[in-house]
Amino acid sequence: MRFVDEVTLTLSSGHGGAGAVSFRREAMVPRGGPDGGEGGRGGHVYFVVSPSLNSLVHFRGKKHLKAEDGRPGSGQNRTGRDGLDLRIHVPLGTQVRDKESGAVIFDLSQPGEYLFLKGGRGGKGNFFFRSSVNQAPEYAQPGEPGETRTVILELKLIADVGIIGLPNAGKSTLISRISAARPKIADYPFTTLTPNLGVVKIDDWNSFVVADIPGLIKGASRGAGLGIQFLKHVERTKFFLHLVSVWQPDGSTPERAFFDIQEELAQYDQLNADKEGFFPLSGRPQLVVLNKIDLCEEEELVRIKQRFQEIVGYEPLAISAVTGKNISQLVEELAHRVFNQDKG
Ligand SMILES: Nc1nc2c(ncn2[C@@H]2O[C@H](COP(=O)(O)OP(=O)(O)OP(=O)(O)O)[C@@H](O)[C@H]2O)c(=O)[nH]1
Ligand SMILES: [Mg+2]
Repeated sequence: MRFVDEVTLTLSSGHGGAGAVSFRREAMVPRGGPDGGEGGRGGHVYFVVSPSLNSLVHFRGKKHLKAEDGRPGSGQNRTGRDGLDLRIHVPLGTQVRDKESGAVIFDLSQPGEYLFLKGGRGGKGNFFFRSSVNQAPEYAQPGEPGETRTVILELKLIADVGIIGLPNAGKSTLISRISAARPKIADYPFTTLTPNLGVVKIDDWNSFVVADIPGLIKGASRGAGLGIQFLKHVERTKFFLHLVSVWQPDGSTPERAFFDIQEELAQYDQLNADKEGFFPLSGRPQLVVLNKIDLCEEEELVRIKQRFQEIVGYEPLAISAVTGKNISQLVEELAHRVFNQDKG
């Protein structure tokens, strides 16, 4: 299935139905009293957050969605039917922004129904306006208009931990090892084209969610590779698992790989600094993990880790996502960070 994480939609609530001008017809009475009923209310527009959705693909090709108008009132003081409400189903983690101002209207991170646009009220019929002074009013109210707004829906997945790293670092291999997620894995860059979520179960009661996003490369912020737009899916994570392969195909070093990604995070921050509620990525806590240690000898690994720590300043954990070496320690460390941050 295609993954769509941003759409622009114009939404309108329904127009209220008009009130009626009508008079009772009775045998022998040339003109009975006023009996024009009220118009129905226009349909409201709601956002409905559905935990079962994971993309905005169902809006593809849609531009303008409108709730139903209220029906007009009629004689015998009958009220028109209310217009049907429009329910816009979106996945958990959808942000609704006003297209013009960019202001965040909703940040939908809890399931539920959220009223967005109210339908117009129905107009009063002439029955309502009868009085001792005017027993036969010839007028009724029109219905109130609905509202129209253009919004940008942007999906930002909700996960506790975001896995970042260069293509081929082994991000998808890792998520498939620690969760039930089964993303595609291959020995070429950009195997992963859309984000994947995986639930890591610690025991029957505790679990956390990890996001695997497409690999970033140097220059991604200028459009190289798949670009940096997927970073929005780790914007909400508590911390990053920065995965670095001990072995780089171009003969470069793990330190270089690490700094290349840091640079792209900093660029992403610059590009998004003005956005309301934006919380920079470059300062986010990171757990740095060296992967593919099955590819090197013990003494070589000691040297690699030492040099990495000297240059980067982090003491990396060292794992092999393929053989499973040190994976349980890694999961323990992740759980510790996820659950302890919740307490703090
Ligand atoms: N030897 C070894 N190979 C690994 C290890 N982890 C992953 N690989 C291999 O590295 C290649 C890339 O793995 P992926 O998990 O697809 O890498 P990725 O980071 O998700 O890559 P993109 O989706 O392209 O960004 C695959 O051929 C994996 O089998 C490891 O611990 N040891
Ligand atoms: Mg991948």
